[in-house]
Amino acid sequence: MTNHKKLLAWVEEIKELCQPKDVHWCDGSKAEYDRLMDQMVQSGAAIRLNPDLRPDSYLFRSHPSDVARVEDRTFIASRTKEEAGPNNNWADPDELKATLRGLYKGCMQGRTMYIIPFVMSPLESPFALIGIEITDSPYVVVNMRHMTRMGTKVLDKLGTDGEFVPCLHSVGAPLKDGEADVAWPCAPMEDKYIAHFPEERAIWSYGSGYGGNALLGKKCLALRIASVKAREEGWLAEHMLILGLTDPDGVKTYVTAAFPSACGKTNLAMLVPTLPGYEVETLGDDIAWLRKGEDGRLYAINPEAGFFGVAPGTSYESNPNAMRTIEHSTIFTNVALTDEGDVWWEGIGKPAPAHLIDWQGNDWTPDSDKPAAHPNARFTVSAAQNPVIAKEWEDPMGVPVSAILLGGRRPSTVPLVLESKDWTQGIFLGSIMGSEITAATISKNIGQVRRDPFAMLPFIGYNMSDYLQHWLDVADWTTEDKLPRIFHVNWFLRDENKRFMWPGFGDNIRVLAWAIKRLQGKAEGVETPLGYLPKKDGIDTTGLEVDMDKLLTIDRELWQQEIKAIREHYNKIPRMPKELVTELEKLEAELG
Ligand code: OXD
Ligand code: MN
Repeated sequence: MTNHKKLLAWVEEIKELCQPKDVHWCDGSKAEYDRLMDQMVQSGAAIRLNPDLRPDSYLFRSHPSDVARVEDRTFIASRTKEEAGPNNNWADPDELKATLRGLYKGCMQGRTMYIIPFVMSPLESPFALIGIEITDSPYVVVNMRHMTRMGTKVLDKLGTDGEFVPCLHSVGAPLKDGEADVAWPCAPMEDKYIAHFPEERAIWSYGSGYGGNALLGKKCLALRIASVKAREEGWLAEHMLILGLTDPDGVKTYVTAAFPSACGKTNLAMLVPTLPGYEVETLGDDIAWLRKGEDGRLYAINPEAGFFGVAPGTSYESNPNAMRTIEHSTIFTNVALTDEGDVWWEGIGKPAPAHLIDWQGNDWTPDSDKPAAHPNARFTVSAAQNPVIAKEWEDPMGVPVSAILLGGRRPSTVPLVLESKDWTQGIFLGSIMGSEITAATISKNIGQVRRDPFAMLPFIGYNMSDYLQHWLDVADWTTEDKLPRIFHVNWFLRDENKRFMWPGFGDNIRVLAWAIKRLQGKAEGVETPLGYLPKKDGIDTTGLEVDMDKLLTIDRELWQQEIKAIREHYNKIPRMPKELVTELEKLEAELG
Protein backbone atom coordinates (compact mmCIF):
# COMPACT_ATOMS: atom_id res chain seq x y z
CA MET A 1 0.00 0.00 0.00
CA THR A 2 1.70 3.21 1.13
CA ASN A 3 3.83 4.74 3.87
CA HIS A 4 2.81 8.25 2.96
CA LYS A 5 1.97 9.66 6.39
CA LYS A 6 -0.09 12.61 5.20
CA LEU A 7 -2.15 10.39 2.92
CA LEU A 8 -2.70 7.77 5.62
CA ALA A 9 -3.75 10.46 8.09
CA TRP A 10 -6.21 11.95 5.58
CA VAL A 11 -7.71 8.54 4.79
CA GLU A 12 -8.14 7.91 8.53
CA GLU A 13 -9.84 11.30 8.99
CA ILE A 14 -12.27 10.67 6.14
CA LYS A 15 -12.99 7.17 7.34
CA GLU A 16 -13.94 8.53 10.72
CA LEU A 17 -16.08 11.26 9.20
CA CYS A 18 -17.89 9.17 6.57
CA GLN A 19 -18.10 5.86 8.48
CA PRO A 20 -17.94 3.43 5.58
CA LYS A 21 -18.62 -0.27 6.04
CA ASP A 22 -15.13 -1.06 4.69
CA VAL A 23 -12.19 0.46 2.87
CA HIS A 24 -10.61 -0.62 -0.41
CA TRP A 25 -7.33 0.74 -1.82
CA CYS A 26 -7.61 0.49 -5.61
CA ASP A 27 -4.70 -1.16 -7.38
CA GLY A 28 -5.94 -0.16 -10.83
CA SER A 29 -5.77 -3.71 -12.22
CA LYS A 30 -8.12 -5.17 -14.81
CA ALA A 31 -8.93 -7.91 -12.31
CA GLU A 32 -10.15 -5.30 -9.83
CA TYR A 33 -12.19 -3.61 -12.60
CA ASP A 34 -13.78 -6.92 -13.57
CA ARG A 35 -14.58 -7.75 -9.96
CA LEU A 36 -16.31 -4.40 -9.43
CA MET A 37 -18.25 -4.81 -12.67
CA ASP A 38 -19.37 -8.30 -11.59
CA GLN A 39 -20.56 -6.89 -8.28
CA MET A 40 -22.43 -4.06 -9.97
CA VAL A 41 -24.07 -6.44 -12.46
CA GLN A 42 -25.15 -8.58 -9.57
CA SER A 43 -26.55 -5.68 -7.56
CA GLY A 44 -28.47 -4.38 -10.60
CA ALA A 45 -26.43 -1.16 -10.92
CA ALA A 46 -24.95 -2.27 -14.26
CA ILE A 47 -26.08 -4.32 -17.24
CA ARG A 48 -23.55 -6.47 -19.04
CA LEU A 49 -24.00 -5.93 -22.79
CA ASN A 50 -24.12 -8.88 -25.14
CA PRO A 51 -20.47 -10.03 -25.35
CA ASP A 52 -20.92 -11.14 -28.97
CA LEU A 53 -22.03 -7.65 -29.97
CA ARG A 54 -20.23 -5.40 -27.49
CA PRO A 55 -17.54 -7.38 -25.63
CA ASP A 56 -16.44 -6.31 -22.16
CA SER A 57 -18.97 -3.45 -22.11
CA TYR A 58 -21.60 -2.27 -19.63
CA LEU A 59 -24.60 -0.02 -19.43
CA PHE A 60 -25.48 2.16 -16.45
CA ARG A 61 -28.64 4.22 -16.00
CA SER A 62 -28.44 7.25 -13.77
CA HIS A 63 -31.14 8.68 -11.57
CA PRO A 64 -33.25 11.01 -13.77
CA SER A 65 -32.14 14.01 -11.69
CA ASP A 66 -28.44 13.23 -12.03
CA VAL A 67 -27.69 13.43 -15.75
CA ALA A 68 -25.07 16.17 -16.26
CA ARG A 69 -22.72 18.63 -14.62
CA VAL A 70 -24.50 20.88 -12.13
CA GLU A 71 -23.06 24.35 -12.63
CA ASP A 72 -25.49 25.94 -10.14
CA ARG A 73 -24.17 23.62 -7.44
CA THR A 74 -20.47 24.08 -8.34
CA PHE A 75 -18.51 26.35 -6.00
CA ILE A 76 -15.12 28.02 -5.96
CA ALA A 77 -14.40 28.62 -2.29
CA SER A 78 -11.42 30.94 -2.55
CA ARG A 79 -10.50 33.25 0.33
CA THR A 80 -12.46 36.13 -1.19
CA LYS A 81 -15.41 36.43 -3.57
CA GLU A 82 -13.27 38.73 -5.72
CA GLU A 83 -10.78 35.92 -6.37
CA ALA A 84 -13.56 33.62 -7.60
CA GLY A 85 -14.95 36.39 -9.79
CA PRO A 86 -18.34 36.95 -11.41
CA ASN A 87 -18.00 33.71 -13.37
CA ASN A 88 -18.18 31.45 -10.30
CA ASN A 89 -20.50 30.66 -7.43
CA TRP A 90 -18.46 31.68 -4.44
CA ALA A 91 -18.77 30.37 -0.90
CA ASP A 92 -16.74 31.20 2.17
CA PRO A 93 -14.36 28.24 2.54
CA ASP A 94 -14.91 27.81 6.28
CA GLU A 95 -18.68 28.02 6.00
CA LEU A 96 -18.79 25.67 3.03
CA LYS A 97 -16.59 23.16 4.81
CA ALA A 98 -18.84 23.28 7.84
CA THR A 99 -21.92 22.62 5.69
CA LEU A 100 -20.18 19.82 3.85
CA ARG A 101 -18.79 18.21 7.00
CA GLY A 102 -22.38 18.01 8.21
CA LEU A 103 -23.38 16.21 5.03
CA TYR A 104 -20.33 13.93 4.93
CA LYS A 105 -20.94 12.79 8.49
CA GLY A 106 -21.86 9.13 8.23
CA CYS A 107 -22.57 9.51 4.50
CA MET A 108 -20.80 6.27 3.51
CA GLN A 109 -22.63 4.06 5.99
CA GLY A 110 -23.30 0.65 4.50
CA ARG A 111 -20.94 1.39 1.59
CA THR A 112 -17.33 0.64 0.70
CA MET A 113 -14.93 3.56 0.67
CA TYR A 114 -12.61 3.29 -2.35
CA ILE A 115 -9.27 5.06 -2.44
CA ILE A 116 -8.20 5.86 -5.99
CA PRO A 117 -4.65 7.11 -6.48
CA PHE A 118 -4.57 8.72 -9.93
CA VAL A 119 -2.42 10.94 -12.04
CA MET A 120 -3.37 13.55 -14.60
CA SER A 121 -0.88 13.43 -17.53
CA PRO A 122 1.33 10.47 -18.36
CA LEU A 123 2.83 8.95 -15.23
CA GLU A 124 6.40 9.93 -16.09
CA SER A 125 5.65 13.51 -17.19
CA PRO A 126 7.31 16.26 -15.16
CA PHE A 127 3.95 18.05 -15.31
CA ALA A 128 1.97 15.24 -13.68
CA LEU A 129 -0.58 16.23 -11.05
CA ILE A 130 -1.40 13.47 -8.60
CA GLY A 131 -4.81 13.25 -7.00
CA ILE A 132 -6.26 10.82 -4.52
CA GLU A 133 -9.99 10.40 -4.96
CA ILE A 134 -11.86 8.89 -2.04
CA THR A 135 -15.30 7.80 -3.21
CA ASP A 136 -18.13 5.50 -2.21
CA SER A 137 -19.08 4.89 -5.85
CA PRO A 138 -17.73 1.79 -7.61
CA TYR A 139 -19.05 3.36 -10.85
CA VAL A 140 -16.56 6.19 -10.31
CA VAL A 141 -13.73 3.68 -9.79
CA VAL A 142 -14.34 1.87 -13.08
CA ASN A 143 -14.70 5.15 -14.99
CA MET A 144 -11.51 6.55 -13.45
CA ARG A 145 -9.65 3.48 -14.69
CA HIS A 146 -10.41 4.57 -18.27
CA MET A 147 -10.07 8.31 -17.76
CA THR A 148 -6.83 8.45 -15.77
CA ARG A 149 -3.72 6.44 -15.01
CA MET A 150 -4.58 5.02 -11.61
CA GLY A 151 -3.64 2.51 -8.95
CA THR A 152 -0.53 1.19 -7.23
CA LYS A 153 1.88 2.72 -9.77
CA VAL A 154 0.67 6.16 -8.68
CA LEU A 155 1.26 5.38 -5.00
CA ASP A 156 4.77 4.28 -6.00
CA LYS A 157 5.34 7.60 -7.73
CA LEU A 158 3.97 9.49 -4.74
CA GLY A 159 6.52 7.83 -2.44
CA THR A 160 6.42 8.75 1.23
CA ASP A 161 6.05 12.50 0.91
CA GLY A 162 4.95 13.42 -2.64
CA GLU A 163 2.30 16.09 -3.19
CA PHE A 164 -1.28 15.11 -3.96
CA VAL A 165 -4.61 16.86 -4.32
CA PRO A 166 -7.18 15.36 -1.95
CA CYS A 167 -10.43 14.74 -3.85
CA LEU A 168 -13.31 13.62 -1.66
CA HIS A 169 -16.45 12.29 -3.28
CA SER A 170 -19.63 10.74 -1.96
CA VAL A 171 -22.90 10.02 -3.70
CA GLY A 172 -24.54 11.20 -0.49
CA ALA A 173 -26.81 8.23 0.10
CA PRO A 174 -25.92 6.32 3.27
CA LEU A 175 -27.55 2.90 3.73
CA LYS A 176 -29.16 1.97 6.99
CA ASP A 177 -28.55 -1.52 8.38
CA GLY A 178 -30.09 -4.01 5.97
CA GLU A 179 -31.41 -1.30 3.63
CA ALA A 180 -31.28 -2.33 -0.03
CA ASP A 181 -29.35 -0.10 -2.41
CA VAL A 182 -30.80 1.55 -5.51
CA ALA A 183 -29.22 1.29 -8.97
CA TRP A 184 -27.97 4.90 -8.95
CA PRO A 185 -27.70 6.41 -5.48
CA CYS A 186 -27.41 10.20 -5.26
CA ALA A 187 -28.61 13.13 -3.14
CA PRO A 188 -31.34 15.65 -3.99
CA MET A 189 -30.26 18.67 -6.06
CA GLU A 190 -30.20 21.10 -3.14
CA ASP A 191 -27.73 18.85 -1.30
CA LYS A 192 -25.35 18.48 -4.22
CA TYR A 193 -22.07 20.39 -3.89
CA ILE A 194 -19.10 20.34 -6.23
CA ALA A 195 -16.71 22.36 -4.09
CA HIS A 196 -13.20 23.55 -4.87
CA PHE A 197 -10.75 25.07 -2.41
CA PRO A 198 -8.17 26.56 -4.76
CA GLU A 199 -5.66 27.92 -2.23
CA GLU A 200 -5.56 24.65 -0.36
CA ARG A 201 -5.86 22.65 -3.63
CA ALA A 202 -8.65 20.41 -2.44
CA ILE A 203 -11.90 19.15 -3.98
CA TRP A 204 -14.99 18.10 -2.03
CA SER A 205 -17.85 16.71 -4.08
CA TYR A 206 -21.13 15.52 -2.61
CA GLY A 207 -24.41 14.16 -3.87
CA SER A 208 -23.88 13.46 -7.60
CA GLY A 209 -22.48 10.39 -9.32
CA TYR A 210 -22.38 11.80 -12.87
CA GLY A 211 -19.39 12.68 -15.08
CA GLY A 212 -17.54 15.85 -14.23
CA ASN A 213 -19.33 16.08 -10.87
CA ALA A 214 -17.89 12.77 -9.71
CA LEU A 215 -14.84 11.85 -11.82
CA LEU A 216 -12.82 14.46 -10.00
CA GLY A 217 -9.65 14.25 -12.11
CA LYS A 218 -11.38 15.79 -15.11
CA LYS A 219 -13.11 19.15 -14.71
CA CYS A 220 -12.40 19.65 -11.00
CA LEU A 221 -8.67 18.88 -10.95
CA ALA A 222 -7.38 19.11 -14.54
CA LEU A 223 -9.30 22.34 -15.24
CA ARG A 224 -10.54 24.26 -12.19
CA ILE A 225 -7.71 23.56 -9.73
CA ALA A 226 -5.12 23.26 -12.53
CA SER A 227 -6.16 26.64 -13.98
CA VAL A 228 -5.35 28.31 -10.65
CA LYS A 229 -2.01 26.54 -10.45
CA ALA A 230 -1.31 27.36 -14.11
CA ARG A 231 -1.85 31.06 -13.56
CA GLU A 232 0.50 31.07 -10.58
CA GLU A 233 3.17 29.05 -12.36
CA GLY A 234 2.91 30.49 -15.89
CA TRP A 235 1.12 27.87 -17.97
CA LEU A 236 -2.43 27.22 -19.22
CA ALA A 237 -5.04 24.57 -18.37
CA GLU A 238 -7.65 24.65 -21.12
CA HIS A 239 -10.87 23.01 -22.35
CA MET A 240 -9.29 21.98 -25.65
CA LEU A 241 -8.83 19.00 -27.90
CA ILE A 242 -5.39 18.32 -29.39
CA LEU A 243 -4.96 16.91 -32.89
CA GLY A 244 -2.10 16.25 -35.28
CA LEU A 245 -2.76 17.10 -38.93
CA THR A 246 -0.52 15.75 -41.67
CA ASP A 247 -0.89 17.54 -44.99
CA PRO A 248 -0.34 16.09 -48.49
CA ASP A 249 3.36 17.14 -48.32
CA GLY A 250 3.77 15.01 -45.20
CA VAL A 251 4.13 18.02 -42.89
CA LYS A 252 2.58 17.43 -39.47
CA THR A 253 1.08 20.33 -37.55
CA TYR A 254 -0.46 20.26 -34.08
CA VAL A 255 -3.67 22.14 -33.46
CA THR A 256 -5.73 22.63 -30.31
CA ALA A 257 -9.38 23.67 -30.29
CA ALA A 258 -11.54 25.15 -27.56
CA PHE A 259 -15.24 24.44 -28.08
CA PRO A 260 -17.85 24.29 -25.31
CA SER A 261 -19.17 20.95 -24.03
CA ALA A 262 -21.07 18.87 -26.60
CA CYS A 263 -20.00 21.07 -29.54
CA GLY A 264 -17.94 18.48 -31.41
CA LYS A 265 -14.46 18.39 -29.84
CA THR A 266 -14.43 14.58 -29.94
CA ASN A 267 -15.60 14.62 -33.58
CA LEU A 268 -12.93 17.09 -34.68
CA ALA A 269 -10.19 15.27 -32.76
CA MET A 270 -11.02 12.02 -34.62
CA LEU A 271 -11.96 13.52 -37.98
CA VAL A 272 -11.73 11.42 -41.14
CA PRO A 273 -10.74 13.92 -43.84
CA THR A 274 -12.83 14.17 -46.99
CA LEU A 275 -9.93 15.88 -48.79
CA PRO A 276 -7.36 13.48 -50.23
CA GLY A 277 -3.85 13.42 -48.80
CA TYR A 278 -4.71 14.72 -45.34
CA GLU A 279 -4.56 12.69 -42.16
CA VAL A 280 -5.82 13.57 -38.67
CA GLU A 281 -4.63 11.88 -35.50
CA THR A 282 -5.98 12.39 -31.99
CA LEU A 283 -3.95 13.44 -28.97
CA GLY A 284 -6.85 14.50 -26.76
CA ASP A 285 -10.54 15.40 -26.97
CA ASP A 286 -11.29 17.57 -23.95
CA ILE A 287 -8.40 19.04 -21.98
CA ALA A 288 -5.01 20.46 -22.92
CA TRP A 289 -2.29 21.80 -20.66
CA LEU A 290 -0.06 24.25 -22.51
CA ARG A 291 3.44 25.20 -21.48
CA LYS A 292 6.35 27.07 -23.00
CA GLY A 293 8.99 24.66 -24.22
CA GLU A 294 12.73 25.26 -24.34
CA ASP A 295 12.46 26.48 -27.92
CA GLY A 296 9.93 29.16 -26.91
CA ARG A 297 6.95 27.43 -28.52
CA LEU A 298 3.82 26.32 -26.65
CA TYR A 299 3.62 22.58 -26.00
CA ALA A 300 0.33 20.80 -25.33
CA ILE A 301 -0.21 17.72 -23.25
CA ASN A 302 -3.45 15.81 -22.70
CA PRO A 303 -3.73 15.06 -18.97
CA GLU A 304 -6.45 12.44 -19.50
CA ALA A 305 -6.19 8.78 -20.48
CA GLY A 306 -9.67 8.28 -21.89
CA PHE A 307 -12.69 9.80 -23.56
CA PHE A 308 -15.95 10.66 -21.81
CA GLY A 309 -17.83 11.43 -25.01
CA VAL A 310 -21.41 12.37 -25.83
CA ALA A 311 -23.06 9.35 -27.47
CA PRO A 312 -26.14 10.82 -29.25
CA GLY A 313 -25.21 11.96 -32.74
CA THR A 314 -22.17 9.66 -32.88
CA SER A 315 -22.36 7.27 -35.85
CA TYR A 316 -20.12 5.48 -38.36
CA GLU A 317 -20.97 8.40 -40.64
CA SER A 318 -20.33 11.33 -38.28
CA ASN A 319 -17.42 9.86 -36.31
CA PRO A 320 -16.32 6.41 -37.49
CA ASN A 321 -13.21 6.47 -35.31
CA ALA A 322 -15.25 7.05 -32.16
CA MET A 323 -17.55 4.19 -33.19
CA ARG A 324 -14.54 1.90 -33.66
CA THR A 325 -13.11 3.04 -30.34
CA ILE A 326 -16.25 1.98 -28.48
CA GLU A 327 -16.74 -1.39 -30.16
CA HIS A 328 -15.57 -3.10 -26.97
CA SER A 329 -14.41 -2.46 -23.39
CA THR A 330 -16.63 0.59 -22.97
CA ILE A 331 -18.90 1.93 -20.25
CA PHE A 332 -22.14 3.44 -21.52
CA THR A 333 -24.30 5.68 -19.37
CA ASN A 334 -27.90 6.64 -20.14
CA VAL A 335 -28.05 5.21 -23.67
CA ALA A 336 -30.88 2.91 -24.76
CA LEU A 337 -30.66 -0.91 -24.69
CA THR A 338 -31.71 -3.10 -27.62
CA ASP A 339 -33.47 -6.45 -27.24
CA GLU A 340 -30.23 -8.12 -28.41
CA GLY A 341 -28.30 -6.54 -25.56
CA ASP A 342 -26.53 -3.80 -27.51
CA VAL A 343 -26.73 -0.01 -27.32
CA TRP A 344 -28.73 2.51 -29.36
CA TRP A 345 -29.07 6.28 -29.37
CA GLU A 346 -30.55 9.02 -31.48
CA GLY A 347 -28.21 9.67 -34.40
CA ILE A 348 -26.41 6.31 -34.20
CA GLY A 349 -26.99 5.92 -37.95
CA LYS A 350 -29.42 2.99 -37.72
CA PRO A 351 -33.19 3.36 -37.55
CA ALA A 352 -34.64 2.80 -34.12
CA PRO A 353 -35.65 -0.83 -33.63
CA ALA A 354 -39.31 -1.60 -32.95
CA HIS A 355 -38.56 -1.98 -29.25
CA LEU A 356 -35.94 -0.62 -26.87
CA ILE A 357 -35.47 -0.05 -23.19
CA ASP A 358 -34.90 3.67 -22.79
CA TRP A 359 -32.34 5.38 -20.55
CA GLN A 360 -34.77 5.34 -17.65
CA GLY A 361 -35.37 1.59 -17.94
CA ASN A 362 -38.80 1.85 -19.58
CA ASP A 363 -40.12 0.18 -22.70
CA TRP A 364 -39.72 2.44 -25.70
CA THR A 365 -41.03 2.27 -29.27
CA PRO A 366 -40.46 4.65 -32.20
CA ASP A 367 -43.88 6.18 -31.40
CA SER A 368 -42.60 7.48 -28.11
CA ASP A 369 -42.43 11.25 -27.85
CA LYS A 370 -39.28 11.16 -25.71
CA PRO A 371 -35.74 10.31 -26.78
CA ALA A 372 -34.61 6.77 -26.00
CA ALA A 373 -31.15 7.92 -24.95
CA HIS A 374 -30.62 10.96 -22.76
CA PRO A 375 -29.15 13.84 -24.87
CA ASN A 376 -26.14 13.85 -22.50
CA ALA A 377 -25.70 10.05 -22.58
CA ARG A 378 -22.01 9.19 -22.57
CA PHE A 379 -19.42 6.57 -23.37
CA THR A 380 -16.29 6.13 -21.28
CA VAL A 381 -13.40 4.44 -23.00
CA SER A 382 -9.61 4.30 -22.92
CA ALA A 383 -7.98 6.61 -25.45
CA ALA A 384 -5.58 3.86 -26.50
CA GLN A 385 -8.51 2.09 -28.21
CA ASN A 386 -8.88 4.93 -30.73
CA PRO A 387 -7.61 3.64 -34.10
CA VAL A 388 -6.22 7.10 -34.93
CA ILE A 389 -4.54 7.89 -31.62
CA ALA A 390 -1.21 9.57 -32.39
CA LYS A 391 1.80 7.51 -31.36
CA GLU A 392 3.15 10.58 -29.52
CA TRP A 393 -0.03 11.16 -27.51
CA GLU A 394 1.70 10.19 -24.27
CA ASP A 395 4.88 12.18 -24.92
CA PRO A 396 5.65 13.44 -21.42
CA MET A 397 6.69 16.87 -22.76
CA GLY A 398 3.71 17.29 -25.12
CA VAL A 399 3.65 18.49 -28.74
CA PRO A 400 4.32 21.98 -30.20
CA VAL A 401 1.12 23.84 -31.07
CA SER A 402 0.95 25.91 -34.26
CA ALA A 403 -2.72 26.91 -34.22
CA ILE A 404 -5.52 27.35 -31.72
CA LEU A 405 -9.11 27.13 -32.93
CA LEU A 406 -11.93 28.73 -30.99
CA GLY A 407 -15.59 28.12 -31.67
CA GLY A 408 -19.12 27.51 -30.55
CA ARG A 409 -22.62 26.82 -31.79
CA ARG A 410 -23.77 30.03 -33.46
CA PRO A 411 -26.74 29.74 -35.82
CA SER A 412 -25.95 33.17 -37.26
CA THR A 413 -23.53 36.13 -37.15
CA VAL A 414 -20.19 34.33 -36.77
CA PRO A 415 -18.62 33.23 -40.09
CA LEU A 416 -17.33 29.75 -40.85
CA VAL A 417 -13.73 30.77 -40.16
CA LEU A 418 -11.66 33.83 -39.31
CA GLU A 419 -8.02 34.26 -38.41
CA SER A 420 -7.15 36.88 -35.84
CA LYS A 421 -4.73 39.57 -36.97
CA ASP A 422 -2.57 39.21 -33.91
CA TRP A 423 -2.45 37.65 -30.44
CA THR A 424 -4.47 40.40 -28.75
CA GLN A 425 -7.27 40.14 -31.29
CA GLY A 426 -7.16 36.35 -30.87
CA ILE A 427 -7.66 36.72 -27.12
CA PHE A 428 -10.45 39.20 -27.85
CA LEU A 429 -12.15 36.57 -30.04
CA GLY A 430 -11.70 34.07 -27.21
CA SER A 431 -13.22 36.51 -24.72
CA ILE A 432 -16.40 37.01 -26.77
CA MET A 433 -17.00 33.36 -27.65
CA GLY A 434 -20.67 32.49 -27.52
CA SER A 435 -22.50 29.22 -27.88
CA GLU A 436 -25.93 27.70 -27.58
CA ILE A 437 -26.23 25.93 -24.22
CA THR A 438 -26.22 22.12 -24.60
CA ALA A 439 -27.42 19.21 -22.47
CA ALA A 440 -23.93 18.76 -21.01
CA THR A 441 -25.08 20.94 -18.14
CA ILE A 442 -28.36 20.94 -16.26
CA SER A 443 -30.05 24.18 -17.39
CA LYS A 444 -33.47 25.59 -18.17
CA ASN A 445 -31.92 27.60 -21.00
CA ILE A 446 -30.75 24.88 -23.39
CA GLY A 447 -30.44 26.35 -26.90
CA GLN A 448 -29.92 29.96 -25.77
CA VAL A 449 -26.63 31.63 -26.68
CA ARG A 450 -24.41 32.33 -23.71
CA ARG A 451 -20.95 33.87 -23.60
CA ASP A 452 -18.40 31.21 -22.84
CA PRO A 453 -14.88 32.67 -23.10
CA PHE A 454 -12.43 30.06 -24.37
CA ALA A 455 -15.19 27.48 -23.59
CA MET A 456 -13.96 27.81 -20.01
CA LEU A 457 -16.90 29.59 -18.34
CA PRO A 458 -17.78 26.59 -16.14
CA PHE A 459 -14.15 25.59 -15.59
CA ILE A 460 -12.06 28.65 -14.65
CA GLY A 461 -11.12 28.26 -10.99
CA TYR A 462 -10.65 32.01 -10.47
CA ASN A 463 -11.70 35.45 -11.68
CA MET A 464 -12.48 35.65 -15.39
CA SER A 465 -10.77 39.05 -15.79
CA ASP A 466 -7.51 37.63 -14.37
CA TYR A 467 -7.93 34.60 -16.63
CA LEU A 468 -8.21 36.77 -19.75
CA GLN A 469 -5.25 38.86 -18.60
CA HIS A 470 -3.27 35.63 -18.16
CA TRP A 471 -4.01 34.74 -21.80
CA LEU A 472 -2.89 38.23 -22.91
CA ASP A 473 0.31 37.83 -20.88
CA VAL A 474 1.26 34.71 -22.85
CA ALA A 475 2.49 37.17 -25.52
CA ASP A 476 5.29 38.14 -23.08
CA TRP A 477 6.45 34.55 -22.65
CA THR A 478 7.95 34.30 -26.11
CA THR A 479 8.38 36.00 -29.48
CA GLU A 480 5.43 36.52 -31.79
CA ASP A 481 6.64 34.06 -34.44
CA LYS A 482 6.61 31.26 -31.84
CA LEU A 483 3.06 31.86 -30.67
CA PRO A 484 0.29 29.70 -32.13
CA ARG A 485 -1.95 31.55 -34.60
CA ILE A 486 -5.57 31.93 -33.46
CA PHE A 487 -8.60 31.05 -35.60
CA HIS A 488 -12.31 31.25 -34.86
CA VAL A 489 -14.60 28.68 -36.47
CA ASN A 490 -18.34 28.09 -36.55
CA TRP A 491 -19.63 24.82 -38.04
CA PHE A 492 -23.20 25.57 -36.95
CA LEU A 493 -24.54 28.36 -39.21
CA ARG A 494 -28.14 27.79 -40.29
CA ASP A 495 -30.12 29.10 -43.27
CA GLU A 496 -33.61 30.65 -43.22
CA ASN A 497 -35.09 27.12 -43.04
CA LYS A 498 -32.96 26.34 -39.99
CA ARG A 499 -30.87 23.86 -41.99
CA PHE A 500 -27.14 23.68 -41.35
CA MET A 501 -25.26 25.55 -44.10
CA TRP A 502 -21.98 23.69 -43.65
CA PRO A 503 -21.76 19.86 -43.72
CA GLY A 504 -19.31 19.70 -40.80
CA PHE A 505 -17.64 16.48 -39.56
CA GLY A 506 -15.10 15.13 -42.12
CA ASP A 507 -15.60 18.21 -44.29
CA ASN A 508 -14.20 20.40 -41.52
CA ILE A 509 -10.81 19.32 -42.91
CA ARG A 510 -11.42 21.93 -45.62
CA VAL A 511 -11.30 24.67 -43.01
CA LEU A 512 -8.34 23.08 -41.22
CA ALA A 513 -6.52 22.85 -44.56
CA TRP A 514 -7.03 26.60 -45.11
CA ALA A 515 -5.72 27.33 -41.61
CA ILE A 516 -2.62 25.19 -42.21
CA LYS A 517 -2.01 26.93 -45.54
CA ARG A 518 -2.23 30.28 -43.74
CA LEU A 519 0.47 29.12 -41.32
CA GLN A 520 2.63 28.06 -44.25
CA GLY A 521 2.09 31.36 -46.06
CA LYS A 522 0.26 29.58 -48.87
CA ALA A 523 -3.21 31.18 -48.56
CA GLU A 524 -4.26 34.78 -48.76
CA GLY A 525 -6.57 36.37 -46.24
CA VAL A 526 -9.14 39.10 -46.74
CA GLU A 527 -8.74 41.71 -44.05
CA THR A 528 -11.88 42.61 -42.04
CA PRO A 529 -12.35 44.37 -38.69
CA LEU A 530 -12.64 40.92 -37.07
CA GLY A 531 -9.54 39.40 -38.63
CA TYR A 532 -8.79 37.63 -41.91
CA LEU A 533 -11.47 35.74 -43.83
CA PRO A 534 -10.54 33.26 -46.55
CA LYS A 535 -10.80 34.55 -50.11
CA LYS A 536 -14.05 33.31 -51.67
CA ASP A 537 -12.23 30.42 -53.34
CA GLY A 538 -9.74 30.03 -50.47
CA ILE A 539 -11.47 26.97 -49.08
CA ASP A 540 -11.53 23.83 -51.22
CA THR A 541 -15.22 23.02 -51.66
CA THR A 542 -14.83 20.43 -54.41
CA GLY A 543 -17.88 18.15 -54.40
CA LEU A 544 -19.88 20.28 -51.95
CA GLU A 545 -22.92 22.42 -52.54
CA VAL A 546 -22.40 25.26 -50.14
CA ASP A 547 -22.94 28.99 -50.28
CA MET A 548 -19.50 30.32 -49.40
CA ASP A 549 -20.68 33.92 -49.74
CA LYS A 550 -23.11 33.38 -46.91
CA LEU A 551 -20.73 31.25 -44.88
CA LEU A 552 -18.03 33.92 -45.04
CA THR A 553 -20.15 37.01 -44.44
CA ILE A 554 -19.73 39.53 -41.69
CA ASP A 555 -23.17 41.10 -41.61
CA ARG A 556 -22.92 44.68 -40.36
CA GLU A 557 -26.41 44.77 -38.85
CA LEU A 558 -26.00 41.49 -37.02
CA TRP A 559 -22.61 42.63 -35.75
CA GLN A 560 -24.04 45.88 -34.45
CA GLN A 561 -26.41 43.77 -32.31
CA GLU A 562 -23.55 41.46 -31.45
CA ILE A 563 -21.41 44.35 -30.22
CA LYS A 564 -24.24 45.40 -27.90
CA ALA A 565 -24.39 41.85 -26.52
CA ILE A 566 -20.59 41.79 -26.12
CA ARG A 567 -20.74 45.10 -24.25
CA GLU A 568 -23.32 43.62 -21.87
CA HIS A 569 -21.06 40.61 -21.38
CA TYR A 570 -18.03 42.83 -20.76
CA ASN A 571 -19.99 44.98 -18.32
CA LYS A 572 -20.65 41.89 -16.21
CA ILE A 573 -16.91 41.39 -15.75
CA PRO A 574 -15.43 44.12 -13.57
CA ARG A 575 -11.71 44.78 -14.25
CA MET A 576 -11.95 43.61 -17.84
CA PRO A 577 -8.41 43.93 -19.24
CA LYS A 578 -7.98 47.32 -20.96
CA GLU A 579 -6.47 45.81 -24.09
CA LEU A 580 -9.68 43.85 -24.67
CA VAL A 581 -11.91 46.85 -24.07
CA THR A 582 -9.79 48.73 -26.62
CA GLU A 583 -10.30 45.88 -29.11
CA LEU A 584 -14.05 46.15 -28.60
CA GLU A 585 -13.97 49.91 -29.10
CA LYS A 586 -11.92 49.48 -32.28
CA LEU A 587 -14.42 46.97 -33.58
CA GLU A 588 -17.33 49.23 -32.70
CA ALA A 589 -15.70 52.13 -34.53
CA GLU A 590 -15.03 50.02 -37.62
CA LEU A 591 -18.37 48.22 -37.78
CA GLY A 592 -20.66 50.78 -36.14
C1 OXD B 1 -17.41 17.13 -20.56
C2 OXD B 1 -18.09 18.43 -20.49
O1 OXD B 1 -17.92 16.14 -20.01
O2 OXD B 1 -17.51 19.42 -20.95
O3 OXD B 1 -16.34 17.08 -21.16
O4 OXD B 1 -19.22 18.50 -19.99
MN1 MN C 1 -15.60 19.00 -21.75
